[in-house]
Amino acid sequence: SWLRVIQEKHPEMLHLLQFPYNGEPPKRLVTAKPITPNPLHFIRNHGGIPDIDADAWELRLDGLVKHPRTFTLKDLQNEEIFPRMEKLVTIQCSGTRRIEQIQMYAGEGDEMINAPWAEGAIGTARYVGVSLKKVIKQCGGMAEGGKHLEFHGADTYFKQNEVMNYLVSVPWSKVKANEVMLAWEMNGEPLPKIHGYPVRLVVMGYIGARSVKWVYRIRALPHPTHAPVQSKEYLYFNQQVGKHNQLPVMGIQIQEMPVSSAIMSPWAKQVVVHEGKIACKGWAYSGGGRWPERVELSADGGFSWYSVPNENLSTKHKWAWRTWEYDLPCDVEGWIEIVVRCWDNSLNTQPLEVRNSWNWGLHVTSSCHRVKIYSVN
Ligand code: MTE
Ligand code: MO
Repeated sequence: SWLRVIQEKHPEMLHLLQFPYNGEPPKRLVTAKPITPNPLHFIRNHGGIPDIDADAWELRLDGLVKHPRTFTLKDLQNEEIFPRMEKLVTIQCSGTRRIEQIQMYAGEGDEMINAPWAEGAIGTARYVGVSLKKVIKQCGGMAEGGKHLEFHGADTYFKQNEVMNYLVSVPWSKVKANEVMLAWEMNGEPLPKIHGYPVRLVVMGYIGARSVKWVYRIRALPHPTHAPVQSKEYLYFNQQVGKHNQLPVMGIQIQEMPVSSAIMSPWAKQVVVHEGKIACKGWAYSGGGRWPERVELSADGGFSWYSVPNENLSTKHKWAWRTWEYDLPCDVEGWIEIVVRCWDNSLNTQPLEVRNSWNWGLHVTSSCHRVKIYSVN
């Protein structure tokens, strides 16, 4: 049952929702290691957790591919046909740090059905599998007009009085660039049940929603899928129009996450006793194959900034976050606000305040993370 599956996770996971099961690691464990141990990787589900027999599992490729075909796991693991792909990838939910937008919510509160994620809806793992491009090549390539790949997850959920599978799509250009993987191994272990066993997609540099778990069918289409998760959810609305007046066409489909970062220690309202330097740590990440190039910290609400020395950042990877640690100079006593800001390799940086990125879907809280603490020097 799903209860037993949840027990495979770390006992300190924060359970945001019981069904569908959603959970994130507690603050003190989010950046304990630069690679997230599997039991501590966050979980985002829209429906149940299917129980799939890997030996019976098949992946169907159809729609606008030249020769529709079915593959078993053994087919995909045949290295003579499919070279093994191994990548360190950060999966980040576009709802990460939503709690900060919820605290500024301007509506009545009756729409507050979104999971109140904090800074832990992000995780980094080494995935092993094959490039989806190579699998499509075994189907003779894309047929005339095929421009998007629709991914079907075997889990079901209830929406608009219908039971449906989890369905989203990504453009063929993303697949063609070898940035979409069919993965069966996570940090040296078979993919855990709750993370998509036996095979999931890992779409590098895109929001977690596109990395479909328990995939069993991939269909090539001329357009992005019209399924609700793609066309009605994960939209970035504007700030001006009330929630009830928003139409899906007014939202931008969220794909790559902008540069973002978070302070995992110290945490809000903590009394920190120190001798002129506050030990800080956290993560920084940028979507779309960009990586954190500089992390800055402020002890005065964002008026002055210290750069975290490069050697205090974990190794650079195209598709992964960097964890960081820094002893932040501070000679004041009393309530102070610690702020983090990241610059990625394209020199994108973060908005200063939550209200700068606030939106009606409560997605993409990419503003500078701020933590008020009591400094005792
Ligand atoms: N795949 C299926 N089949 N069903 C889902 O509900 N949720 C998506 C994605 N893939 C989802 C899914 C979302 S929104 C996120 S953020 C990631 O899975 C989370 O992956 P994880 O649970 O392995 O951390
Ligand atoms: Mo997500």
